[in-house]
Amino acid sequence: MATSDNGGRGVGRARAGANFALVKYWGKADAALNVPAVGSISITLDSLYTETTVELAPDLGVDELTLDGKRRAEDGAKLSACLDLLRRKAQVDTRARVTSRNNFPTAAGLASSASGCAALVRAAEAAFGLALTPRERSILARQGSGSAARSIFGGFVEMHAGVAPDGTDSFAEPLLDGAEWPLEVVIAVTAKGEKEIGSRSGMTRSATSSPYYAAWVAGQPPDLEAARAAIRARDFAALAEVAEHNCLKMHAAALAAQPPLVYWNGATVECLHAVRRLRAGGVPVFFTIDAGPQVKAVCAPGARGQVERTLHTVPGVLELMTSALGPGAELC
Ligand code: 2P0
Repeated sequence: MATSDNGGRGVGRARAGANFALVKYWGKADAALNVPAVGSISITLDSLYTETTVELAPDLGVDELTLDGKRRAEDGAKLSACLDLLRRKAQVDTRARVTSRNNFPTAAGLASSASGCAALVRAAEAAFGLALTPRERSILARQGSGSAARSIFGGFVEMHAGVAPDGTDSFAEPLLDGAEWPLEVVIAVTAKGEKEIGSRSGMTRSATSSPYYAAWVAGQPPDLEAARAAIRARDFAALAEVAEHNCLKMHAAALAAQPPLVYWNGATVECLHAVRRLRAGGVPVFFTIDAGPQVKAVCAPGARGQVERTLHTVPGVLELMTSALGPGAELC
């Protein structure tokens, strides 16, 4: 039995921020190990987060998850698969009672699986008495959910797809601290409720049926290089150009899948146009859209107020959320 670094109570509690990719992950090289087909670059947010408590429960025969106050038996297999990785490292067999809360809508294209899995790994590490390196955390989080590997770190983050057959070089790393370039995000919520097609099945469908998928994968290395250079140089216009192009390429691959994956609604498209009009008028802002209808407007320091005022007037926008860049997954 592993020793515990938290007083032997077998309890860990952690918080992890959501992240959005500016150069996206869409498709897997190895589904069993959950190794992505492409690298990605993201920003971690501070005001959208998941808080998770993992409590070892020798009385339980199976792991138990309560998410946002509701028991989630349907997520049990995914939860146990992730906890099994930590149990193996800790050489324990004890089941866990997991209580998790998102302070934003779950599974609506707002990266709840990223923050959720990162917080779970960090909290379970403490509960099982492990002391992992950030890279080990990132590799474990990736196996739960690819984008979660990035939420282990704060600020600007790059995920490496890796080439090793065992996935050991498939992890995220910090690129730049958020304080070094304090971008802000305005999220236009255009629909509430869980999305119809999750990212996982959407990626598989794109990879197996979209005629544009191979082009999507082939185009990723130059986009990663352009985004890395833009972040290094704090060049907002260059980052805007590569991020919007990369987002639209991901959606083009998804739209061309069979059956098609249309993650957008009308308000999504109106927001996209509103952001592009703002930028044409000199406001430093760009959009990105994930596997859902919400639009994330990434703002240079000082631009957030004007972006909020504009997106607020777009028909179909139900709510705006804002966030600065935030830290990586931390115990709390
Ligand atoms: C991203 N997305 O880079 C991309 C863009 C959604 C669109 O990563 O199957 O929930 O658990 O590894 O991480 C969402 O996919 O997928 C995602 P799995 P995940 O943020």
